[in-house]
Order: sequence, then structure tokens, then C-alpha cells
Amino acid sequence: QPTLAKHHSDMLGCDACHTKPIKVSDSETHENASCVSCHGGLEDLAEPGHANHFDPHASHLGTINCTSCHTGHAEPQYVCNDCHSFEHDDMPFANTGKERKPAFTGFDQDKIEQAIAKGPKESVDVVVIGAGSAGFNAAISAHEAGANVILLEKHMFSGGNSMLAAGGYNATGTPLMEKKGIKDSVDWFVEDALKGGRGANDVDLVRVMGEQSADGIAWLESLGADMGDLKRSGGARVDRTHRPSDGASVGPHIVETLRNAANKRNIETRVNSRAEKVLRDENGKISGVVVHGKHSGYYLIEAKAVVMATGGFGYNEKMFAEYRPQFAGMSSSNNVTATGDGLKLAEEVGAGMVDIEWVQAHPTIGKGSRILVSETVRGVGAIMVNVNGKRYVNELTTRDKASQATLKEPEQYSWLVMDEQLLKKSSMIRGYKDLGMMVEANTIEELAKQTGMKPEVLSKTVADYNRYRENGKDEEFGRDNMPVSITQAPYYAVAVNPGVHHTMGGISINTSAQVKDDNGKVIPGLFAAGEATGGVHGHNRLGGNAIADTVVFGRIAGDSAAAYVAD
Ligand code: MEZ
Repeated sequence: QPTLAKHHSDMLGCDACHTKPIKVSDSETHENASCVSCHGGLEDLAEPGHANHFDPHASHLGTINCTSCHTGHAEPQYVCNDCHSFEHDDMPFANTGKERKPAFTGFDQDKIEQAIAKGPKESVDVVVIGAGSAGFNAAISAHEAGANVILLEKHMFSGGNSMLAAGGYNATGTPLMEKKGIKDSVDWFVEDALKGGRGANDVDLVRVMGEQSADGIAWLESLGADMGDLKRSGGARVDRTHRPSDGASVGPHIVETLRNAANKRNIETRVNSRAEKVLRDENGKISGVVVHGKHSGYYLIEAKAVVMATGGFGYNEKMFAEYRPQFAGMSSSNNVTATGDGLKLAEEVGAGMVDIEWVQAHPTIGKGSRILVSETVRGVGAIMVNVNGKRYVNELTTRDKASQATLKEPEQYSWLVMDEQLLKKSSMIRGYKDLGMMVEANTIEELAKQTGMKPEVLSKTVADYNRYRENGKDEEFGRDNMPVSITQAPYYAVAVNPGVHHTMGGISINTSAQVKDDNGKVIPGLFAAGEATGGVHGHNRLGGNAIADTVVFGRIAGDSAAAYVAD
């Protein structure tokens, strides 16, 4: 099998791609710069005027390394197929139809011990582990506060689960809400989160998230983000979910903004670099991290503080099925990075865990896929019906209730039904159409026929819903947000079912993002933020509160770590 590496070396020699003498960094920085200098960047390689969302060079993953897919010495892989099942046959030297299997096989304790015995290869104030939204926010905040920082990412590109976040960022008291005349308060924000979390949330953490949520939006905007649109998420009493003005998915936009902000500040984001052990010294203080770099092997970074921003375990089926047997075998909307290994690292150094058994199913994952069909689709007006075409739940109830309602239906899946107005409104929804997930018809009856629903049932459901909307009262399920009537052809339906989406439990923290042990005692120098932590969301997270969590507590963790180091 010819390889990309052989092809290049036959033509131009090894130094076409590598430095001379060859020294490959874990982030493959020089090799990627070589790709770009000969072939152009992603934006140059995207098909001109590409009309769809699955041009691999113009994907929601944003600016990632060429070598993420075009690995030179190994068989190139099509990383989109970690979540999708595209059939592309045009990547040079690759068998692109093949499903990718992540290669990680577990920590190597012997090599970890050898790296510790060898002593530190470098020394830094703060190591942040995990380059999703929480990690980037922590790294940038710590840097702004004067610390020197390394941001580690085990995957070949940054973004984590945040990269896949569709819906938005819940905030209260923002200028946008004020402009739109939306009355809200921190108290309401907290009450809604507690109601959604079944009262099991750590109230102090939720309050801090509410209090600092608007400031988090202002911070993202100061870094260049567009958070200019608002909509309603499940379990919220007002429209407080902020997202980009064109209705695009929030995660890719925020991640690209944060990547650029980190690059601009010369904060090193070291990809292909897995943290395999966190160390405490003889006084119990955090003292470093053992890393496994793709090219550099095992090495030790001496660090005064570590931020765990390692995400949850929603892609680790063994782990989520252990805590939530009802969800065994369910698909997951999560990135392949959400494997929970960060929780193990934290536990090893004595971190306490809270609510670890609480795993959330999202009610609308595309049937037969891993693609999240965002709550936004319901928030902007879609209804959810069973296989006969009948509504069976308030579409904007909390997602635990919506998922359980679907799981009680004999077929355990449902259809989201909407009209052309929603497609006009949202580029994200048009994306589902581009992905081939939507059935389209010119009449509601025709839509029912194409999807196997009963035409007379679906017609009545839509007529009833339109009447409820006109009268301002949903007589069946009490849905209080019905933004549009379903009246404009063409009509669309997408089949969805519940899938694992968020793990509420994790590392125990206080309001300064300091990690606590099982006795509530702070571990000096250890901080955590985002989905790696527990307590913020109780037993069930509200849509839009994950991004708020990652931004607010990511920033707090970065500030706290920098202050600890400076102390
Ligand atoms: O916060 C989320 O998980 C969210 C809003 C998801 C979604 O449905 O878009």
C-alpha cells in the first residue's frame, strides 16, 4: 500500500514535510505548515461555493491540522466518520469508507513511572488538561492573569465535546435580553436549573453560574464571538439561550473563537498529548503531570497547578451503562474524546466525586446516527410526534422527561415535524437537510405517507397545534412557547430517538473551582471545570447550561489557578 509519506519522499525527500534533522513535535506543527505552504489552507481546499455542510475541508471542526486526517506514515483516516458515516472515496492513499476506531488502549504504568524517575522535561505554572471550551477558557484566563500555561489535548484537534454543542449558552441579564425586553433574573435562572436538576444541584455553584453568565457572554464577545441571537431551551421560563445571529451551532463558533484567542496570545495548545498521571508532592500539593505525546513518548511536566477540563464520559459505553443500565446500548451524541479518563486521574490524586451515577439522555438524536438534532429545533417551533403522528409530550419540557416519554412509546422513537419557516430561520436546521436526515413533502398528508405516520392523525395534530398557538394555550401538554404555526410548505420530518448526551456527575469543586476531596478538603493546586465536574447540574442538566458552565467555571478555574501560583 503506497503511503502519503512515501509519495512525498519519492518526489521531494523527507524534508518536504519534516525539519532537517527530523524532529516531529506532538502537534505536528512544522508538518502542517508544510502541507499548507504547498496545498493551501482548509479554506483554499474547500470546494468553491460548497453548498453543503460535509465538505471535509469546510466542516464544523474549524481550523484543524491537515494531519488529523492525512496521516503520512499510517493509513490516512477520515475523522468525520467518528460521528458520521459518509462514503468518500477521494482521499489520497486512504481507505476512507472504513469506520475509525480510536486507538487508545489504556495508561502504561511502567512508562509513567519511568517518566517520573527521569524528572521533569519542562516546568510551567499551570497545566490545563483538555482543550474544549472549559480548558480554553481556563488557559486564556490563567494567561491573562499572568501565569504561564500549557494546554494539553489528547485528541488530534482541540474542541472536545464543546465543539459539538449545538443549542447555545444560557445567560441572564445580558444587554441582548434587555434590548429584546426579556425580563429575567439570577433567581429565576437558579430556580430553573434546580427544577431541571430535581433539586440535587449544588446551589452555590448554580448561583455563581447565573451571576457570572452575562459576564461570560461579554468575555466571549470581547474575544470575537457573535452571540447575537436568543431562543428558548427546555426547562427555561424565558428566552435566555444565546447563540450566533444566523442560528448556527454555538459550539464550533465558540471553539474557533477560543482557539484563535489562544493562538493570538501564544498559548501553546499541545494536541496528540494525553495526560496519564497527575502528581502530588510530599506536602500534598499538585506538582506536575505525566504526558504521553504521540511523537515524544512519556514525559513529565513540572507544574504548580493543574486544571482538569477533561470532559465527561458520555462516549464510554461501559462506564455509562454501569451507572445507568437503562441506557446500555444507546447511541451517544458525544465526541470520541468523552471517555472519562480525566475522572480517573483526578480520583487517583484524591478528588471526591459527586452525582457520578447521573447520566442524561437527550430526546432527539438522529435515529440510527450519533447526530444531535438540537433542542433549538423544538425551541424555534418544531413539534414532536410519535410514529402515528400524535404529540405525546410538551416538546420543551426538561430532556429527562422528554426522553422518558419517548422510551415509554412502543417504538421508542419519534418524528420532529416543522415547516419551511424554520429552515429559512436557521442555518443549523438547513444543515440537517443537507445531511439527508429530513423527509420533505408539499402537504402534511404527504409527509405522513412518506414517514409511515397516519395522515389523518398527523393532520389533526398539526391543526390542533396551530389552533393552540393562535389561542395562546396548549390544551394538551401546556407548552408555553409556540413561536410559529406549521403552515408553510414544504413540510419536513426528521426521525429521532433518545441518546446519551451529558454526564452530570464528576469531580467535586467549590465556587472557586478548587477540587475537593471526599472530606470536602481542598487539594492544593488542583482545579476543575466543565463536564468533568459534578454538582452544577444536579440530576439533569438544562439545555444551554453546559456551555454556560464551561465558560463561567473555565474562567474561574483559570483565574484561581493563576492566583494560587502567584501566592
Ligand atoms: O445544552 C445542550 O446540551 C443543548 C442546548 C443541546 C441541544 O439540544 O442543542
